[in-house]
Amino acid sequence: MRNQELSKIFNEIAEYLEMEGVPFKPYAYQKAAITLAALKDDVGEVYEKRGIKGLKEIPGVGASISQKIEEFLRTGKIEYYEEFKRKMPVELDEIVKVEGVGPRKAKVLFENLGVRNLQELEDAAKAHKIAPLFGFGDKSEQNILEALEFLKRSHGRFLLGEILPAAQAVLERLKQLKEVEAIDTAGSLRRMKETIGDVDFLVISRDPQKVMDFFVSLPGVVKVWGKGSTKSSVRLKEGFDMDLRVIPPESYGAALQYFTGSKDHNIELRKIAIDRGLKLSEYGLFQGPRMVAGKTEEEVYRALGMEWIPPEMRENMGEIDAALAGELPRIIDYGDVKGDLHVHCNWNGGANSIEELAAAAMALGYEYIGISDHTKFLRIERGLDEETLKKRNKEIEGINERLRQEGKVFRVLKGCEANIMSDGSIDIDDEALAELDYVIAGVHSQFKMSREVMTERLITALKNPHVDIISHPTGRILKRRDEYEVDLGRVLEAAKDYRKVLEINAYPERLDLNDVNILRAKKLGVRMVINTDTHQVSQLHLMKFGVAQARRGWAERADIINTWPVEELLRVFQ
Ligand code: DGT
Ligand code: CA
Ligand code: CA
Repeated sequence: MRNQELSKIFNEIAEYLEMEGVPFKPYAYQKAAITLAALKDDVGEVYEKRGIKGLKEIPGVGASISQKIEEFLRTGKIEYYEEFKRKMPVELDEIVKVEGVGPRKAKVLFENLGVRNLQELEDAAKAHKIAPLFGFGDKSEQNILEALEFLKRSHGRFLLGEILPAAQAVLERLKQLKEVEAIDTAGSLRRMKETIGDVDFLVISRDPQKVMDFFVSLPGVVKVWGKGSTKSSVRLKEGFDMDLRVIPPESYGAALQYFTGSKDHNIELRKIAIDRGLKLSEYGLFQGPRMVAGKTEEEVYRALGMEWIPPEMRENMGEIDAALAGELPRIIDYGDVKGDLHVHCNWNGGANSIEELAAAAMALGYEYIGISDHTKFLRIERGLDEETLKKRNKEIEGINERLRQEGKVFRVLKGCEANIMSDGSIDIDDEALAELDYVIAGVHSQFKMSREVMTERLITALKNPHVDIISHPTGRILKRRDEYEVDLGRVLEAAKDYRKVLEINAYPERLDLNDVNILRAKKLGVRMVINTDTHQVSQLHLMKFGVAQARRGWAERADIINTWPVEELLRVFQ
């Protein structure tokens, strides 16, 4: 869990450095922050076992950053960071979440208006003190107010991507306690919903007192909301809450079912029980005083006349009827993905070489990886022009040749993520596109258009014979901005007509398409691909978040092209 804390501090250091206009360094801290957030091993354990040498072996962690990690692990603080904070006591991580306010603007706001947090930002905007500042204006003051509204609406929920690693760490600690006979996560976390209110754990134990003592004194607990023999609640320093319930073994399945939810799914299920003269609760399924089922979830669903429903599907979107009819789709599994097609390499400013990315993909058991660097319009991302793209292709061909000689079946595919310009055209020549195995196109600029114009823009891109995949089709960034205005129904129809593929972007801030739209696409017969949008090797692990969304949207292997072998995949792009 110290990984997440350090990641947050490094992100803030990057923001402070950016604010001061320091070149390159912010990027190094950002990179370290991303790596730490995705790192599987606890950084404290790495240090305990292998010292500063172990830290330096973490990708993206060099001499200076490893010293700061060491300082933090030893003293709980990083002086370099504390000094920034003293100079500019601003809640930076909060303020930069406001769309349109980056570190540099935060500095202007602090120096001129003394804005330190969201409340003070709102006060300043409402008092029209922001518009007159250099680099702002009426429009941007208005945008700040809208962005603040948006933040308020999403307040109190956390990204699944932020919570899952922390919750899994707690789960592992609890598992090791000998008094814990069984433990599961329940609630929205088990359903892999994209945002989480709080974390729910269920436990079987003959000694609840011991379990509760341990739970409320876990490292990182900053508040105990309640502690009893069946339920305790705590807040972690990351800001989210966790509930733990101890359940009698004979009711464990019923409780797991009940506390997994969703609430709407449970309400429907209870109706089915009533129709059959039964009563369903967290204690079990009862016929009068007799318990009919309760020990396992499977037996509860079976006793209600249906198949067991995967937690990701329990959102009352028709899954209960499907289960009753024995017609649940065979949704894809976390291990079904054979490759990742949205990966940026160091040719366009990503952290890793093609070689490194390919090796990591092989280690994940993938059969292929597609390199999809940005193209020339995106200068800040060092997008490639026609000529550089050619050179990059040469490198890929060389790697494939070597793989063949080594007798490996693994393949690197040549792709790109081109920009869809405001008129729907693509920012790079057709000839360059024709040399690629596949082309992703995405909207990266001008999000604020009328619904009509944005819809036409995307449809024009879909009609382009070179375009195969549309990345992050609705443009939402969770907790930061809504989808852009677009008639997704028409976009889905066009994708179907032109036989194009829509992306499920696995990045925890995006998850775009989302579950509801995935189900819509599936029902129309539009094919999809789950991609991580990796800019650094550790992000290849984010695939599970995309798979979770796909499962929530009922996707089967037939719907998701990167669960297919490479030959079938390439046929889609021809
Ligand atoms: P969250 O925490 O807001 O992300 O969402 P959940 O689904 O984890 O909700 P939470 O933690 O309030 O409760 C866990 C589960 O317990 C929930 O999914 C369903 C069940 N549950 C809670 N309250 C009720 C209720 O009033 N009625 C029913 N039927 N189930 C409930
Ligand atoms: Ca919950
Ligand atoms: Ca809860």
